[in-house]
Amino acid sequence: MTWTMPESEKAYHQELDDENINPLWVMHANPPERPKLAPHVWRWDKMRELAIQAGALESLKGQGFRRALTMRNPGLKSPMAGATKTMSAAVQIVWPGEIAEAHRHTAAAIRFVIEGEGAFTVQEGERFRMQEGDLVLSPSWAWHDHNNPTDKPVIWLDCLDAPLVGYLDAMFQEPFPEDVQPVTKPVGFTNASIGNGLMRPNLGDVHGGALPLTYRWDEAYGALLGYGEEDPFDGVMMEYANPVTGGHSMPTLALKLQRLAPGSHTDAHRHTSSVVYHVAKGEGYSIIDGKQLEWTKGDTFVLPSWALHEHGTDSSEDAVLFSMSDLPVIEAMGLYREEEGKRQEVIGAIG
Ligand code: GTQ
Ligand code: FE2
Repeated sequence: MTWTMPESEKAYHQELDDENINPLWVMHANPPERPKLAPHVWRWDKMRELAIQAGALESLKGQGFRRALTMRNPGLKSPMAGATKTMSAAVQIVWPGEIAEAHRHTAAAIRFVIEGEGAFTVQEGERFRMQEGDLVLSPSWAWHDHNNPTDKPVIWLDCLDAPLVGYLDAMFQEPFPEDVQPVTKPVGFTNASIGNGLMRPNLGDVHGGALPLTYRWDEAYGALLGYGEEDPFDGVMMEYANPVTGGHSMPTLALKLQRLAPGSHTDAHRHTSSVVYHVAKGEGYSIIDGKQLEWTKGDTFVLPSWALHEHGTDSSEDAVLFSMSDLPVIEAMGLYREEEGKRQEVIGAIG
């Protein structure tokens, strides 16, 4: 079908425009350009260098701000863009001796620790260890503040569903009345309250909603090693499950960990849901729509929805990718689809 506007209909179409109406036939004939999510990598060596500088900025000293560097997807061409259309990602540094003030918001967050030892986040009155490779969930509306009493910076990856929550006009935020919240529960309380998902408490309400849980690196990585069953497209992959429902990590986010064996190379596929990957261990590459992206520990990169991709490593060490996607939202809307592809010929590079 083709359509061109005859001279005789110009006045009518102008009137539609004046009335803030878009006729669908014009949209079909001349589709406006939609911002397209770009596959993109933020390299750890650069992010770390910039984070250390952020940590030292005098203007932020003692203010309780979050020294977070938010990754803006260059394909979205907006100063407000997140890493993807639905998810934001940032590298956050908490400087020695500093705190990031207690607050809560409707956007859900996760932290994956990249560097540091001895710092902690307090959520709902419970301290959470922030050690390399640990994952900590900050559910929607949970109070949280960050504390670094050590003499070295702590650096982690933040990921939030903030762009989606903002799009839905459901963003609320409030400060806690004090800089930091009182610690009222023992370390490990929330994880223990559900017996790590294997035991059900006799006391209290087991609701299956998101909890401020932590998944330690040695347990998560150990689970991959213990399981060992390879998915043709993803190596050995497991999700950080909601231990009560067995379902996705959070209502809006699916958090996964995958291990690529030394020298392995996966088959190619594509699927709806966009993904933010973070290299937790080792080095390797992904081929995304024919373009090779070499990655190494600490790098963060984006896979757009429906982009054909495969992963591999030539290293003698295994490689582990942590990832976050909007899969739960895609599934809730009945939009998940997946297609197998052929191993790709590399025709370019990313980053
Ligand atoms: O640490 O609470 O990257 O509220 C963005 C928003 C981190 C946080 C971010 C936040 C936080
Ligand atoms: Fe926050």
